[in-house]
Amino acid sequence: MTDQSPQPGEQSLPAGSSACESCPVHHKANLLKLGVDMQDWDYVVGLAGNPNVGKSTVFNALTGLKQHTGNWPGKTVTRAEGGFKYGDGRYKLVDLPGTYSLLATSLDEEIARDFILFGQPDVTVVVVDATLLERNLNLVLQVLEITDRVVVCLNLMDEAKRDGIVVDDRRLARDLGVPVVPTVARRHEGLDQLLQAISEIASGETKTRPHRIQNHPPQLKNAISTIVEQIEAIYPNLPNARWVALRLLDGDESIADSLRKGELGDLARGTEDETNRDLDLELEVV
Ligand SMILES: Nc1nc2c(ncn2[C@@H]2O[C@H](COP(=O)(O)OP(=O)(O)OP(=O)(O)O)[C@@H](O)[C@H]2O)c(=O)[nH]1
Ligand SMILES: [Mg+2]
Repeated sequence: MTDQSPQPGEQSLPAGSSACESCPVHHKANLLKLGVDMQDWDYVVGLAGNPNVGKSTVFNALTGLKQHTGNWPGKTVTRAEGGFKYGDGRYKLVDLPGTYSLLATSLDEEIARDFILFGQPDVTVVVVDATLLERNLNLVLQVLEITDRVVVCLNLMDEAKRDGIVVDDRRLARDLGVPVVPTVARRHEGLDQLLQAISEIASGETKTRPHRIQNHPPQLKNAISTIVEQIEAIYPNLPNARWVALRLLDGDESIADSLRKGELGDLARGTEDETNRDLDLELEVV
């Protein structure tokens, strides 16, 4: 560890820093609705990944003993939250449920999706298993469709080496358009570089160029923009309306349901009114 590295769990920090107030993607009210209180923190970092890839190992290494668990609001799914300091920044780290995708076919996927989509974390770290890249990259590509503030933590590099698997992390970073940091989380290897990458994305120092599907056929492009217009007319502040439109076109019942019930609108309104947590919207979705 270098001098800049946090001590495990260090978070005895002066209150009142305003770094997050100038951050364009920081949506405190939305985060509060998702159960994440950002008072006294500059940045929020989500930790995503397939099951059993070392997320909790990374989480524990970065936050030490300063962590607590609770449930996601209104859900029986456990959430671990912790914090660390790096440089001048105070980072809140949220361990998301392990998921193979964000298509919300399970409660875990819905929670991870909503956090990334509506919580708009300053950084989403996607932990991947270097021995099972093909399977793990599915989630990475889905996250990249939603946000460009991503760091890939290429974990289990020791296992890959043992299995004779060589991963060209620089090439992967180039192809994905976001930083890729090789780690052996169990031995705390690569975590300094991971922290550095997280801080550079959080501060905006590193600009990413996320790999996204560009060549949609014209009909699909038209359909997307028509739906985006309609969504934005009803929910002007909804983050990532384009992603929501794509999911609707894909027949995603859970997103359609959220729109009908106004849950998406609830999150959209939060960006206007940071103090009202219990908005009761009566919206007609056409
Ligand atoms: N060899 C090796 N084992 C690791 C590494 N990182 C984590 N592990 C081990 O992998 C297993 C799973 O790690 P966890 O941190 O629990 O994984 P997780 O992603 O939180 O798992 P879920 O919460 O169940 O999705 C544990 O036995 C860890 O000790 C690593 O870099 N190398
Ligand atoms: Mg875990």
